[in-house]
This record gives sequence, structure tokens and C-alpha cells, in this order.
Amino acid sequence: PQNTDSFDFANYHTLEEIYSFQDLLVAENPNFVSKIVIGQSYEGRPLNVLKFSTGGTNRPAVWIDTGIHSREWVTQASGLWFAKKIVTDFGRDPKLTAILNQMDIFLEIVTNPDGYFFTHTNSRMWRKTRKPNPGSRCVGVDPNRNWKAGFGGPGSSGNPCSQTYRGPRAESESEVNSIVEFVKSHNIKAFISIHSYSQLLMFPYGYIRSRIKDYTELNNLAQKAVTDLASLYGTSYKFGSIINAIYQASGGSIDWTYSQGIKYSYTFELRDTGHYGFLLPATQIIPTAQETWLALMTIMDHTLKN
Ligand code: ING
Ligand code: ZN
Repeated sequence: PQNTDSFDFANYHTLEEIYSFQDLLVAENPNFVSKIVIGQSYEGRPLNVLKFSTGGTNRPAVWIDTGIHSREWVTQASGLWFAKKIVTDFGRDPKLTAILNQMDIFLEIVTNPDGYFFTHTNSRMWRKTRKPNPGSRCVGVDPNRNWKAGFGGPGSSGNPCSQTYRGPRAESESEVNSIVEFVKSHNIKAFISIHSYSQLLMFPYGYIRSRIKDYTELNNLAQKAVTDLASLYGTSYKFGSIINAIYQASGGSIDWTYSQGIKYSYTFELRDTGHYGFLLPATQIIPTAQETWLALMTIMDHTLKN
């Protein structure tokens, strides 16, 4: 398409189409949207972050990433819809406008571009990065076990052939390290990492059983967010700490961001609960994105007011 109004949000897109969409959106909204290349993937692709900002310097910000696991296609597709939603609603939706008058939003839609490319060309169910592992025939590291919080612990694997291989050391993957450097040099107040599937809204910890010190606040906010999410189509989400809601997992992104003082560290598992799983029909993209947006707004609004 020549403009983002004619972009087909109701279908899945190739990496190239997503990159073109991002450039179009920036070109259409030069005073509001910019593209930051925070690094490059193992195979040399740009790691693009869209910045939505009404001005200021080093403003408090919300980070949203989708697609850190490449096969979770409804997440990248939802990320595209969120990007368009932000430019459409700014100046119209008072709640979003108030958020953007004080905070920036950073959105990384294709957090694992090599993996995403591979899901289109070779193997639809690819999850990890595409970096070779010396001494093994198996390729790739789980970019959600590669963070420096409980790195190497239970719920991660030392076997390069595992889907949850943690990598040789924390932050060994440029896709992870680029976000780490970005987070350290920005004023991030909320960090939201979006996966599929299982219909969950989770907060730290994943690597240990102990409750975080902000447990009550994050639990209550999660409850409110999933209630708002369900108000649109009745989609039912569970919520809780990662270790309680899904399983123990060490080296995940939001345990690290929480340890860096980012209180509102959340992770979603979008639709469905397993009927289609990663192969969610494209007809569900827009409803999934719409309902998730309500929960995101709840978290961003709370972040603004706290
Ligand atoms: N689930 C996540 C995973 O990486 C998760 C669950 C989220 C674990 C956040 C740790 C931290 O296993 C999927 N579907 O990838
Ligand atoms: Zn995932």
C-alpha cells in the first residue's frame, strides 16, 4: 500500500511488508513518529523501534515489544495494529492524548526479525534467534531466557537443541543486548512484553517463587486490565506472577526490567488457549489487538498517574 490507511491489518505480513509499514507510518507522521534502529540482528537485519512522542527530552516512557518469539504471529500483527491505533487516537482519545502529552511510547514490533523471516521461509514454528551454536548442529537461543535475572536457573536449558536454550551467557543475543542498552539509557516506567498464546497477563517473578515487593499493586492492576480486556468480546484472561500463572522460567525479560527498577513490568500471552495456538486464524487478529489495547491503556494510564 501507498499509505497506512490501506494496510491490511486483518492478515499476517512478511518482514519486508512490516518494515515498509513502519517507514510509511513515520513518513505520514514526521512530527510524532520516528524510527530508532537500536541494533542489528545476528543476520544483519535492523532492530527497529517506533517512537511515539509529542516532544520533550528523555521523557518517562512505556516500552512495548512483540514478536520476541518469532512464531507468535498474532503478536507482531497486533503490534502493527497498535502502531496505527496510536496515531489514529492521539488527539481524539483523551486518555491516550493525556498519556502522550507526558510520556513517550516505544514499540518494537519485530523483536526477533531473523526468526520471523525463518517462520515465513523455512519453519513456521521457529521460536528462537538464528545464531549458530558452536559445537552443535542446533541453531538459535531463546531470547526470553537470555536476560540477566536468574540467568541459567530452572526453566531454562543448557542444551542448544532445546526450545528454551539460554545461550552461552546472559545478553549473548544482540536482539536482547540491544534492548538492554536501550532500557539502560532511557527513562522507561512500564515495560510490556507480548507473547502468545494462553490468555494470561503476568508480572515478575518467573525465576523464583518469592513475591515482588509491589505484588499487591501489580496484581490489582492486572485484575483491572484483564477485566477491561474482557469487556470487549468476553475473552477470559488469568493473571498472576509468571511462576504461578504459567511455569518457572529463568532469564526472562521482565524479571530483568523489574530488577532495574521498572515497576510496571508485565508480559501478556495473547489468544488463544490452545485450540489454534500459534496458528491463530487471521480473522482473530483485529479482535485480539482491540481487546489487548484496552488492557494496555489501563496499564499505561496507571503508569501515568503513579
Ligand atoms: N511463553 C513465555 C516463555 O518465554 C514467559 C512465558 C513470559 C516466561 C515471561 C518468562 C517470562 O516461555 C511463551 N509462549 O513464549
Ligand atoms: Zn513467547
